[in-house]
Amino acid sequence: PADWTQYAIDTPTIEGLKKADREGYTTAFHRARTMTACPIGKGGTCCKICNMGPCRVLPPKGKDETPEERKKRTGLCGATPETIAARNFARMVAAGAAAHSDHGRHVAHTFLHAAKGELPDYQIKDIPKLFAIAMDYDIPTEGREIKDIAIDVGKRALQQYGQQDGEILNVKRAPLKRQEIWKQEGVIPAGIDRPVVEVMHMTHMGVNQEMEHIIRLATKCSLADGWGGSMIATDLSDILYGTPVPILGKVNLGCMKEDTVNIIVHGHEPSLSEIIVQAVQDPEMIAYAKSKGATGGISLGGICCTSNEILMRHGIPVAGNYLQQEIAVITGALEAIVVDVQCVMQGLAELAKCFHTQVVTTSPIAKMQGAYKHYSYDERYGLETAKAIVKDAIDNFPNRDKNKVSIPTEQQDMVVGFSHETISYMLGGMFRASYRPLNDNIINGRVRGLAGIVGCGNARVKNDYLHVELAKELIKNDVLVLTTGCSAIALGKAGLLTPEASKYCGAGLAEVCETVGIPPCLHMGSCVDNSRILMAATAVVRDGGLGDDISDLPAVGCAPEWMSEKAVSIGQYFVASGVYVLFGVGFPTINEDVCTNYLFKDIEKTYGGRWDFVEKDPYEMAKRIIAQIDAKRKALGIDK
Ligand code: MSK
Repeated sequence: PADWTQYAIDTPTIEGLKKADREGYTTAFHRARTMTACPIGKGGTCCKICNMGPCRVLPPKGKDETPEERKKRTGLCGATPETIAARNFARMVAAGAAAHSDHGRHVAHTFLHAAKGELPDYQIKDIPKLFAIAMDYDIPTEGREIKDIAIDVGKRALQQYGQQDGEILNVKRAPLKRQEIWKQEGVIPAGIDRPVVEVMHMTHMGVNQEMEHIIRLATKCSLADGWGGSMIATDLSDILYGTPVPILGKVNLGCMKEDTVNIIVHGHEPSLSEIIVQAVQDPEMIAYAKSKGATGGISLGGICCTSNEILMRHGIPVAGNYLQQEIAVITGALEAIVVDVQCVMQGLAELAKCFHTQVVTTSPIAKMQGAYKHYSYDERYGLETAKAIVKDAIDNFPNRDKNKVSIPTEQQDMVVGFSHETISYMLGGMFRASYRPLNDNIINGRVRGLAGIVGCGNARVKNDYLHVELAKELIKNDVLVLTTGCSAIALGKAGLLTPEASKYCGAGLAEVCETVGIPPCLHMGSCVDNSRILMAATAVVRDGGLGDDISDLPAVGCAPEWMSEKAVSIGQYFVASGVYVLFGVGFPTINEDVCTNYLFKDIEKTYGGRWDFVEKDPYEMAKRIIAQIDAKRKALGIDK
């Protein structure tokens, strides 16, 4: 068996993996130790878009080839390595953008039908945000019924998916200078779906064969995600389910209890999990659980971003992040894992067979071989479906094998719920909501800069380690961290989402955090909520003193343990929005120099943002991030 302390920092994960070894279960951690990633595909130089291939064009660097010899290699059709690398990169962007945007479409669809009064279990919750978004969408509000405004907002949001001409609406929220750059480059998407289709078309065999142009269209696609589908997902979820405000939450597998029916929701879309939150609180359900021997009632927890959604809005505990999904099953105390879309491992179904755990799939687009049950979730029957799932889990409680149960006790407090609106209220006060106090602290140097640490866990590296060490190193150097997704959960487990974490900070950041009463790492939500970071950056520009574009800010982005295609789309929309973005673990084009040089260097001349890559050294990551922040400070003239 492996020494799991080399592959995870979190005690429940390490203990779960040891238990897997003892009892013969297999997880992604185990598979990562026995399967090697293909170095050609991983570096972006395998082309498999036609049936003459796959052409494995470039071997990994370090083989006995001169750069000249490498340049001469092509695919069977003559496609150059940089075209192939760019096409592969673009397809990752398109897949990521499609996932986020389809999530947004689903939210908009639910929103519209809820607004029409067709979904009895859903009501509009945040009226002020409804008015704000209506204004952004040019929808009149004066003298109109809330219902009519909401219907128009829902229709307008959905209309942007199929729009063929013009511009998606949210781009006009960006700083004016940024919009000009995008206009000049021709990368403002007309609609949300079209650039995804365009990327799939232009990367089909024999279409776009010019590296920079491929990246340009991939950029447009990524903007359709960040400023389009993801932003719609965030905004409409806020209006429908409530905009997050700071709330106390808990994280880690200790949320599961020996005397309760344990249910975990996992995935990304909040529509069903919002209703499951209601179902598990129903006194009849709790009484039913008790009647089956679960004397403590029902415990609900979450994994990945579905979890972040209900954590931020209801304080429902987080069981873990991406790589804890299998560990949760291995506790032997999980009655049901209810999954929707994205980041759900197929290995769950096989592992669940070793226990009594029910894997319940719920999205019309996501079934799983071997799952216990599938619901093609229909919001018209929200509570009815949620109750059926919860009842099934309760009925499953007596099937729990006590001999297999080992529930970790670890649980860490955290303060979450920092929507960009909330941050401005906390900084500027209720009636003068503003980022200016933050800007002033950046100008006076108490806060050196801002870093978004986001993204997944990756079984190829020590789980959570890069997130946590990087964040600690940054806050030690007075960099305020904004975090989302599984990164936020990793930082939560490490205790960095509490005001007490100011003890890890440099003196300047500690003073600011203590004065405002915030943790040095701010949990801003799920993967689609990276759009909140875009809005926060835009608000910092708007409130003055730090230049007139996002690219002027001492602000960076980092996904140290990314694994999902969505991360590539997120990274590209941040680069296109003017941000330096650093990836760990691997970079999609790294085996090919021309495209990689373009993404790491030349693209900065156009957008003011660029990519960078450090395999797995969090201190080197921090060094580069801080150097970038310092260079921006110098350019602003706030550091001599
Ligand atoms: S869930 S995309 S593993 S962050 Fe949003 Fe986590 Fe990455 Fe999925």
